[in-house]
Formats: sequence, C-alpha cells, structure tokens
Amino acid sequence: MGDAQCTKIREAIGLLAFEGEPVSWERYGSGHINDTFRLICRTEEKEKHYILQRINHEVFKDPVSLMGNIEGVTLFLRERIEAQGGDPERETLNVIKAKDGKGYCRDSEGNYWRGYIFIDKATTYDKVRDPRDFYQSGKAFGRFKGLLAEYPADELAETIPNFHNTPVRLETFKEAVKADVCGRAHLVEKEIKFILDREKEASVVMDMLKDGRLSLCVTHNDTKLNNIMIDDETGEALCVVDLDTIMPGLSIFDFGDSIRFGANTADEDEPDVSKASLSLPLFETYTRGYIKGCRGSLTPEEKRMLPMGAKLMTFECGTRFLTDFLQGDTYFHVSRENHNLDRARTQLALVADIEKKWKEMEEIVLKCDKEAGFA
Ligand code: ADP
Ligand code: GN1
Ligand code: MG
Repeated sequence: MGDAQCTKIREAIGLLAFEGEPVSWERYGSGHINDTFRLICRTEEKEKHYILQRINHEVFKDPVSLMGNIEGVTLFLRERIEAQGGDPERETLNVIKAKDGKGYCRDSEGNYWRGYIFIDKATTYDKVRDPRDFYQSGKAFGRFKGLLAEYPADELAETIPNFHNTPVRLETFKEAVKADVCGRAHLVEKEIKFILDREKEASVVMDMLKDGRLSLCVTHNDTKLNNIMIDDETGEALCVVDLDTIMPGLSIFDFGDSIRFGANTADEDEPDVSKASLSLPLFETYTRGYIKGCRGSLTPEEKRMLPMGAKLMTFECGTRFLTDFLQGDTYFHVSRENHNLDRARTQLALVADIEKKWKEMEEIVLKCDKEAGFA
C-alpha cells in the first residue's frame, strides 16, 4: 500500500465513528469494484473488527444516493430479522455512521468511504467448495427477495442505470468495437461474432418486462457466491453483502448471476476456456435452494425463465468483460495481462455450454419446483 493511500485511509478512519483506537488494516476480499479493507480497532476491553470501503465513484456516480439505498434497506432488514428472532448484527450489514451523522464520509481528495461491522466467524467463497454452500446461497438470495418484498422499491435510487439491461449493454459493446480505442478488436473477432450472433435473444427478457409478462421487484443484482457470508459454525448462509446494486430488477437475473459464477466448472477468470462448462448438479443444487428460499413467490413465468436468466446473465457479463477489454480495462480491477479477455472467453464458453444443456436445465427447474410443492 502506497503512502498516499495510507494517508487517505487514516483520514477516512478518523472521520467514521469506529469504536476504539485503530490498530491495523489490510486489504480484504476479491471484489472487482470497491477497495475493501479489514480494520482492527482496540478499546480498553476488546478488539473490534470492521470493514472499511472506498466506494468506487467512477462506477457509482452518486455515492450519496447509493448509501441512502443501503441505509434504508439494512434498517428495514434489521427490523424484519429482529421480528423473526434473528441476530441483526450478523444477518445483515450494519453501517457505521460518520462522526457528522451521515452514513459515509469524504476524504480531502473527494473519495467516499464507508464502514460496516465486520461479520466474524463467517466466510465468503470464490468457488463452491461444498455444494451445501451453494444450496445455502440460493436459499439466502431467495429469502432476501422475500424479506424485501414489501420494501418501497420506488424509493430506491438506480445506482447504475440500465445495469442489467442486456440490449443496452450490447449497444455499448458495439460502440466499443467500432471505436476500438486500443486496437484490440482484431484479436477477438471470433468472440465479437459469437456475441453478435445472439443479438436477437439479448432482448427477450426486456421485451417480457415491457409487455408485463415479467415484473420488477427489489433485487440484489450482483448475486455472486462471494457476496454471501456462510457461518463457519453452522454452515448456513448468514448474510447477503455487497448491497451497492440493490435496485428494482428481475428475480431471474439474480438467479442467473449466481449460476453464472457458482455453477461454472471453471473460475470466472480461468485462462483455459476448455475448463468452462455448466455443472448440472450445481445448477440443480442452487435451483432447489432458490425456489425453496423464495417460498412460493416466483410466478410460473419467472420459473419458466430461470434458465434464460442464467444464459443472459452469463452472456451479458461476458459482453461487459469484452467491452472493458476493448476499452482498455478501465472498469473491472485487473491484475494481469488479458485478464478481462480471459474472463470474457470463459463466460462465452459457458454460454455455449448452457445452450447445449438447455433441455436438462428446464427439466431440473420443473423437478425442483415440483419437489418444493409450490407449483
Ligand atoms: P466488491 O463490491 O468490491 O465486491 P464487497 O462489498 O463484496 O466489495 O466486499 C468484498 C469482500 O469483503 C466480500 O466478498 C466479503 O468477503 C468481505 N466483506 C464485505 N462486507 C463484509 C462484512 N460486513 N463482514 C465481513 N466481511 C465482509
Ligand atoms: C462486479 O463488485 P463485484 O466484484 O461483486 C460487478 C458485477 C459483475 C462482477 C463480475 C457494480 O461485482 O456486475 O457481475 O463484477 N459489479 C458492478 O465478477 O459492476
Ligand atoms: Mg462483492
């Protein structure tokens, strides 16, 4: 960590109302967007652990409204969790206020920072180590949807407009290909063709939203396995984290993004694309957990479209990674050459495999739905 960054971190720590004296901090987690640190403070009696995050304000243009969303949603979740006899300090994020009473602070360079209570004795996983964790994450994201069913969705700010609007993402991609600012388009002709060949399908879900066959609900929009904390003792999903993209959205996309990340037999950034494929057993595991967690709140049309949610989220994410590669890696954090290209290729290989396994996916959804007894 450079001196300049250390100074900014110190400044942010001084502005937020952490309990005790700061003792140490370290970079934490493997998110692609924010800068996350684990902070240790010490009071006379005990050690207190916190998450300290610099909000990426290049990506989130209005961090104040974003924190308004998070404060609103976490307070709402707190009440629901308390009413159900749960532990609100561990089962939802808890924002640490700034000393001026706001939910965030700003350093002298204009960066926005926030603090959360650190959830101890729980872990996020970058890869499914045990299918039970994946089942748990499905259940937790389904439950999350249910807990927020009565949240006033129209009060939520759209933190990234058109976040999961696949046709709009495709337009941005086409512009990036045309502009080709880094002269990289000739390296990815095959991938460009793969994406453009699927242009028609990219709008299927948005069309269903327009004609009322699907409707908006409060969604998380970034339902990767590493945004769920699993309790180290019980093995159960404890808390949904990374609430920056909570917005009105489509439940099938929340489902789909989990499949994209967790049911891939390869890591998201695996350079050897031949390793990428859809694990049908993991698809089944997550589907079972998600349908159960939703407790009957999915409409028949939503259930029918779950495989399409998985395909489109994978397609969209692959398109976004390739767009970023073409634009010079300015959006997602990268740590090696061709990182975004590897990520894009892996997503597109997964799309191709999903297409091959379509029928099986539909059958699995029907089977899990029947089993859950909500059909
Ligand atoms: P990003 O948007 O960059 O993905 P996240 O908000 O997901 O950032 O945080 C990155 C990682 O930090 C998470 O994957 C999780 O491991 C950890 N994390 C986030 N919030 C907490 C918390 N309150 N307690 C413990 N760990 C957390
Ligand atoms: C980003 O912040 P993180 O790493 O959880 C991205 C998601 C992508 C994901 C791909 C705000 O999520 O949309 O699906 O990377 N978040 C944002 O891993 O763009
Ligand atoms: Mg995250």
